[in-house]
Amino acid sequence: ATGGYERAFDAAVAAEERVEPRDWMPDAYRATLVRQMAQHAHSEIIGMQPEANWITRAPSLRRKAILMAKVQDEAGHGLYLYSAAETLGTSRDELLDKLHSGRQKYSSIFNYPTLTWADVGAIGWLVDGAAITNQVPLCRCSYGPYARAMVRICKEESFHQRQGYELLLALSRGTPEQHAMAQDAVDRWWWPSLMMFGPPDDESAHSAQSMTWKIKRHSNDELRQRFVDICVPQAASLGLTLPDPELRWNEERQRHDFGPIDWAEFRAVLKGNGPCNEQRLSQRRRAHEDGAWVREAAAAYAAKRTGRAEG
Ligand code: FAQ
Repeated sequence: ATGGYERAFDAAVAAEERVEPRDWMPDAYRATLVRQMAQHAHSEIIGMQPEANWITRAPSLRRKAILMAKVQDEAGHGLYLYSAAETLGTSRDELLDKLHSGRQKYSSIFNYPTLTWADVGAIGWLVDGAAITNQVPLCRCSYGPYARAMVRICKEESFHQRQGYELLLALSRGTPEQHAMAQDAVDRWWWPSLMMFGPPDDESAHSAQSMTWKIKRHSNDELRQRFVDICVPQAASLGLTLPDPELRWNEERQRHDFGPIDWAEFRAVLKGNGPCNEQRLSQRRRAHEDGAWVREAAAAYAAKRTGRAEG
């Protein structure tokens, strides 16, 4: 019986129709979406930590207000994504439990420290820039709720990216010390940003299947290449350099060549051995425990209102 459903599903996906929560879907399609969407949601909320580190030390009221709004947007992105994942029959509690117990991942990028104010700019320019490059094609993902969540998220990420670029430009055009601080931040965030796109195509376990299912529209290496090509002219406009002596325009390919990525470092970070893995997870667990009373109060209030409505 499943064979017929599966054929109809495959045909619908091939015809670019959206899969909606009540539609039949293969178990593995559902599981892959839960995995990717959960990882994405977790990245948004863990990703609040490196920048939140600088809210109290932002150099002006204007910068503080902008940074607070950005970090708040990230909490919102996490919420849309958890809600979208719930349409697949899982719950936010279950997903958070998997994050807290280390059974689900979040992006490798958030295991690096934010050492100076310029890091806030580098995160906006490079990390949000990489996120947009990866996520714009997800607006065409075959799963409706994920694709729709991505539309709004990408608009907000574009604002975040501009924020980072403008911050770095101000530093780059500032005093020699400020310029050096901007350059140092870019030097530290460049390679980890390239790792955000995932392992090289020939080592990417899920890419082929996810592309057949039209969850992913482009391979990890293709998106990484696009990102490099976008960043090179932007770095020049910023008056900053990218820390790769092998980076150069390839006339034949009409794309930039770039040096080798340290995949051993990527694997170490994924295993939990990055500079901040422990700190990020323990802070997340503590925030969850500290928020227990809010969840209990909200549940008690909801129960009281339901009781009143029924009584
Ligand atoms: N970090 O077979 P593939 C943001 C894992 S942006 C950690 O290629 P796939 C915005 C992968 O899960 C960041 N793990 O996997 C923001 C798999 O392990 P598994 C979040 C990684 O799924 C900005 C294994 O390696 N964005 O948060 C990473 O086909 C600033 C094999 O890899 C998204 O999540 C990595 N970098 O492709 C917030 C976008 N790369 O699950 C705050 C949606 C790979 O079998 C501040 N996700 N792995 O245990 C995706 O597009 C895909 O999941 C990829 C990976 C492209 C990340």
